[in-house]
Amino acid sequence: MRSDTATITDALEDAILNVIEGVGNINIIVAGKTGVGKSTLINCVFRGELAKTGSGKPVTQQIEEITKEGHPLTIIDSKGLELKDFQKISADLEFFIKKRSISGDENKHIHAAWLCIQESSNRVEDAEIELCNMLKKLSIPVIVVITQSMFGKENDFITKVKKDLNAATAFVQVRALAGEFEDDDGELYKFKEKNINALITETAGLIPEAKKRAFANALNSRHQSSMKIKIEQAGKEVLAASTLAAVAAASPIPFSDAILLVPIQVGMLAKVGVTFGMDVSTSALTTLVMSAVGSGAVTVVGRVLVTGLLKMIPGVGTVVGGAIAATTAAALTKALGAAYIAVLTDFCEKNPGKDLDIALIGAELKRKMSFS
Ligand SMILES: Nc1nc2c(ncn2[C@@H]2O[C@H](COP(=O)(O)OP(=O)(O)OP(=O)(O)O)[C@@H](O)[C@H]2O)c(=O)[nH]1
Ligand SMILES: [Mg+2]
Repeated sequence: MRSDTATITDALEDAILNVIEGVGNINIIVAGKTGVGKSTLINCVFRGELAKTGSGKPVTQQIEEITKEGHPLTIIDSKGLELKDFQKISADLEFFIKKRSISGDENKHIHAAWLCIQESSNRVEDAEIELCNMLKKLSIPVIVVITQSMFGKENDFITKVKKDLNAATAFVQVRALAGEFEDDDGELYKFKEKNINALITETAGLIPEAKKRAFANALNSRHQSSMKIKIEQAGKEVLAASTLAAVAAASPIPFSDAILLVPIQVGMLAKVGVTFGMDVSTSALTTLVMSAVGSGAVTVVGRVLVTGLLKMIPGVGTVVGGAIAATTAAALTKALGAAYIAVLTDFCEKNPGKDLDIALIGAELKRKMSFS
């Protein structure tokens, strides 16, 4: 296997395809009256200006499915709860959810709903109560999001919302847009974004473990809670890969066979990249892997990886007896993963909310691991 370039190339392709398949899809309903701030909220929480740049496929006149290539999140945007025929919207939504939940494909299931109510509306509509109860009946957890919140404190209106919508699992008062307000005396008040971190954390709690990588991917890196979720998830990916590497090297593998570890490490790099928000596509992930470990003949990648990594592990300057033991294989993989997480975290902290620059990140990883 080790001298067969075609086989190794296939193995890398397989590793990347596996990662893409494994990401899956999450689906979140965002419902509310027209103009309450749903699109603004979606663009604030998730990466890639999803509501602005994603393509909307109309399900009905008031329900739209928003998706974006390479983005593992689908938003089911439903507006018009203020309309007279809201019962039709609710019935349409119920039909849509049921159709998806009986589908054998878990990637179609709805994971959560945000019911958005504008704070200044000062009233709870019958449509909102009915929708909340319907979602609960269908086992869709609802987070009531009080939008464009001015004060963020519990007032009479919030108390009423909590009472009327007691079928919801959580309530968060948010402001998705910074802004200013000038009063009659010319006094200027500035408002910052508010409670977006709380909304992200509440929502994360509703996402099944198997879909956490997709959720981490979808989050906008400019929020502290997004970064926490991404870093935690990436740590899990690295741990899983180092366990796999240890298993692969359970009987010590000759140094020249270190290439056996490459698909595991490539898979790990791709998973960590996805977790941090890289597009879920073959081309993006192939670029990621190539820019991280070198674009030359794939056959040398394994050796380059191993030689580079060995330098990083104290006491393992050379491979004892020319073989790699399970503990070394695990340590190598862990060191590579930790370095990649550090590079990605640094990029996100310096460029909050920006698309990941794959080439720059790859170059930085190489520099860090002294591959080049
Ligand atoms: N100041 C402030 N304005 C906001 C906030 N959220 C939304 N807006 C404004 O409210 C208006 C409506 O926001 P959208 O996000 O388009 O509302 P929507 O619910 O998606 O509207 P429809 O798609 O028409 O149902 C826009 O002018 C936003 O800029 C906020 O948190 N603070
Ligand atoms: Mg909208």
